[in-house]
Amino acid sequence: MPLTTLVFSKYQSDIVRELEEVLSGGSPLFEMLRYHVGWADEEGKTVAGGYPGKLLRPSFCLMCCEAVGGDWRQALPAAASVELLHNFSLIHDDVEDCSAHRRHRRTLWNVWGEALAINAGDAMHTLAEIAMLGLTSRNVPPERVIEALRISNQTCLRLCEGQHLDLSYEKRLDITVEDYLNMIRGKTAALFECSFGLGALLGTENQAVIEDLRRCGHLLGLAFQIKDDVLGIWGGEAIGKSDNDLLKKKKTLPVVYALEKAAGPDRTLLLDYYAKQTPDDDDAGAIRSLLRRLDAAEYSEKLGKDYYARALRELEESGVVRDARESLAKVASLVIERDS
Ligand code: GRG
Repeated sequence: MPLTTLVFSKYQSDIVRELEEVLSGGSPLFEMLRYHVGWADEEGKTVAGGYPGKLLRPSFCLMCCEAVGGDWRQALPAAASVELLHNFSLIHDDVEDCSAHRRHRRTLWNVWGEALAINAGDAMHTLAEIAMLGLTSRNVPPERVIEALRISNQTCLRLCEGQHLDLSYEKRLDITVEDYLNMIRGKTAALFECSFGLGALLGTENQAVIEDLRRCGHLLGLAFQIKDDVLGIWGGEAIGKSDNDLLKKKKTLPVVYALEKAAGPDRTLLLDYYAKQTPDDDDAGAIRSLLRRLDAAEYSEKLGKDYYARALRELEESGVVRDARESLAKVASLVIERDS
């Protein structure tokens, strides 16, 4: 097992136990929620096997708590809350993007329809708030619990702002790399920043260190989304989604870069593609080849690595002790070295 997986696996069974408790309700709504996290089938019957998501955000949350000298078990409710928030955003995102598959399974709306999926997403959001309140029974002082709730709610707002931009970019062809970065700061980096910041908040009162880790999480979140964009076009089956970002006409980084760079017939090809109501696999194949020719994958990989390097520099210069910095840095590499 790779070292990074070993470091993370230290936390994962406790995170899953915490999530199981929050998602243990007996109603049909909870069956849908357990379906989303891979613990029930479409009939609500229990499914054996592990949690299907990577649990990156809650694991980083606990790691950061430990890195600043805290007791990571005390932060488990916050870690679960962050993962539930993430799942809530995935459920709504799948409805908004009409994505038919996620984590190698049919999405909630694809099984139960949009109305019930939106309702299930709302329940997941409420459970994220309830999970966070669990900090009170782990002896976290009330003012810190309130601060944690404030941070997670502000993060929700930033996610909505990022998602708003993402959706509004779909019909536009004038999106720049700067516009794109502004969108992913909200859509993705905000939740990474929140995970790092909450972990640190629950482990120390040193505001400077908390801010250091928040910045590190934010930069890592940018690197994560950029890698996700590359996988969304070239990742194939491993990513567990049937419909790739090109067919969905998403303005992911390789496409935004190509739109900025392409000229002449290349530009015409791109504009024709994005003018089509429903491009097919052959159309998408031609765009994938064009993106390759324009070095859009290399450009994106490089930008992702630059943000990753900036995240590591932030960590290196932070007030976190050396051993913890080294462990965090090793695990952070998962963000750009992954293939799903
Ligand atoms: C108010 C929380 C909230 C959300 C509403 C729908 C929405 C606004 C935002 C969508 C944000 C979104 C889905 C961003 C994409 C981030 C991303 C790349 C998710 C995939 O993360 P992984 O790979 O997923 O960590 P796993 O499956 O491993 O958990």
